Parts: sequence; structure tokens; C-alpha cells
Amino acid sequence: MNLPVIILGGGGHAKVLIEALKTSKRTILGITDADPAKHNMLIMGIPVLGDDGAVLHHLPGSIRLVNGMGSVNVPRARTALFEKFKSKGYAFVTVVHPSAVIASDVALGEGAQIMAGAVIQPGSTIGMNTIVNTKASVDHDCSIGDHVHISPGVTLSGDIRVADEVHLGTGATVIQGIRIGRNSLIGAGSVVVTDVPENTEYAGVPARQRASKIS
Ligand code: JB2
Repeated sequence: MNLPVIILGGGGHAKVLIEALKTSKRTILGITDADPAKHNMLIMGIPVLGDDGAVLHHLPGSIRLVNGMGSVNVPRARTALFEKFKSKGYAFVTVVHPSAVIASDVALGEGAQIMAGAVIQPGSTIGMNTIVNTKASVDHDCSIGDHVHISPGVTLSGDIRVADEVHLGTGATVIQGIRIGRNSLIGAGSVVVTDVPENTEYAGVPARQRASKIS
């Protein structure tokens, strides 16, 4: 059964999700947003219902949620929002734009979001609450963790491991077989040719360590 959805957050990422959900003919009940100035507004024709308390007017079994918060660098706030509502018993839908190309054996975790023009090749797995954003490509046998953001235009070659809460900036390229550790940040346009330890920031062509520990 396709339960109606509420989107958490009404910014730029939410617009991309609304488009994907409308194209998939999913019913959107409304949006919640922490900014009172947005309350009662319409965003692409969808009403902003109030803050996240508005979700609690609906039993967990009667709706599904969509995490509308994107992430520019470290995805902590997005992760926290997902975990807060999971702990209250709510479930998140996976959002897949109809133009995405996803191999038949690919496993998508709860709340994964695969945006327009993305390509995911055979043998790959995508974790919970992870975004594969516009025109990103994930080649064969990649393992992508939870709460990861693969930004628009990122290219991941085959057999790559990306741990939880990694942010790959727009247009980054990663060669085959690379491991990227938990909570690391890859700068936009980087070309990653060596493994990346956890909690570090890499950037450049070829990518080098730019900052040590990310808290
Ligand atoms: O706890 C919250 C909360 N905190 C901030 N709950 C809810 N329901 N909403 C929250 N917000 C709201 O999320 C803010 O008030 C704001 O309206 C929205 C975030 O919008 P923004 O456009 O600033 O960021 P975004 O996350 O939608 O988009 C970022 O990430 C995307 C992946 C941008 O950088 C985009 O360019 C990028 N494509």
C-alpha cells in the first residue's frame, strides 16, 4: 500500500524530492519545517504544515516520511532527523526518480533517495538515508553506507567502499577499489586515487588530505 508521505524540511533538497515524488504519483500530505516563516506557505503547491510536531498528529502506521534535509558537508543534521523519527516508530520511504537507472540486484536501504539521472550498476548496495543525487553514478559492486551524500555528478568506479556519513562533493571522481572511511568529506571536483581514512577531509586533483579530524 502506498501510504501518503510527509517531507521533513522545505528547502532546496525538498524541491528535488517533491518533483521525484510527483513524477512517481506519490501522495504528499505536506512538509514540515523548523523555520516558522515557512509555516502555511506552499512549496511547489505542497502546504507547509508547521514544525516537526505536525508529524505526531499522524500515527506511525498511517503515513511514511521523506527526509527533506540535504547536507552541504557533514550530514549530521540529516542523520539526527532520520534517527529521531525512527525512534518514534515512523518509517521512511525510498524515493527513486523514474529516470534513474538501477540494476535489478541493487539493494536500497530504508529512506535512500536516488535522484534524476542517477545510475547504479550491478552488485552495489546503498545504505539507509543515503542520497545518490542528480546524475551521480555508482558503478558495479560498490558498497555505500548509511547517511551518505553522493552529490550531483559524482562518479564512483567499481568496487568502492564508502562508510557511513561520508559526503562526496559535487563532481568528485573516485577510481576503482578505493575505501573511504566513516564521516569523511571529499571536496567538490576532487579525484580520489588513494584510500581515505575516517574523519578526514580530502580535496584536489589528485585528492590530498586537507584537514585532519572532522569532529
Ligand atoms: O529539524 C528540522 C530542520 N532543521 C532545518 N526539521 C525540519 N522539518 N526542517 C528543518 N530545517 C529546514 O530545512 C530549514 O529551515 C530549511 O528550510 C530546510 C533546509 O533547506 P536548505 O535549502 O537550506 O538546505 P537543503 O538541505 O534543502 O539543501 C542542501 O542540500 C542539498 C542536497 C543545499 O545545499 C542544496 O543545494 C543541496 N542540493
